[in-house]
Amino acid sequence: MLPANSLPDGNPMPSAQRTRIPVIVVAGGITLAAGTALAACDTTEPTPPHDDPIEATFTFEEDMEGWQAVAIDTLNPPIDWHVRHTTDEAVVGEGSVELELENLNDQGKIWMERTFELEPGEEYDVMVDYAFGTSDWGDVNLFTIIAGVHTEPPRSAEELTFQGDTGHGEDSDVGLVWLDKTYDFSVTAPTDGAVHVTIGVWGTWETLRTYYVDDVSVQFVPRR
Ligand SMILES: [Ca+2]
Repeated sequence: MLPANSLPDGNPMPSAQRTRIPVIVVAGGITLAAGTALAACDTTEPTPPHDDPIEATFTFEEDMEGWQAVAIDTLNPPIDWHVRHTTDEAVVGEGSVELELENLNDQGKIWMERTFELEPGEEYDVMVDYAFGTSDWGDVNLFTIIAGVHTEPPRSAEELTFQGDTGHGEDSDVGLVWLDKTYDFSVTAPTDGAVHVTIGVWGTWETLRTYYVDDVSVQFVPRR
């Protein structure tokens, strides 16, 4: 056991190294070691917080955690659907979001959507990562995944972003399988800073399907 104030080799620390270096505290809480050129204080700004990456995670233990249910093309003729909190299935904890679409009109699109406040005019790399629970097997009659980042809330098929299919890749009905989905985007925040993320499904076969979303991570990394 080394005595206090000793270097690793056991020698006492020279007194000059034990002396605390005096510091100067300037307005704004910036601390400079004495002797640092004060001119730097005039030109060096602290890093603004909005330059930091923004990451939000959602596990849906109690509710939808700010995500809204949205659907289009479910009225002609009317078809049943819901996007809501559930404790029936989960990959993290006890809760998740259930997306169910009785796609008898062969055109329904349902999704969860959340708004994020970013720095207006700032360009971001965006990563949307989530666990997707699906029972769709084989490679035909599958639904299509919706996942996108938007500067206006999308309210038509043309405004949505479609990804791959909803199949879990097994060649038989093995029940619910959780898949890890990750999609990358870039976006420039509009003048109000509001950016909208969507996660859902497009009914591309005339049947009833139920899916689950859990453990969502949304990351915005400023490009500058
Ligand atoms: Ca959960």
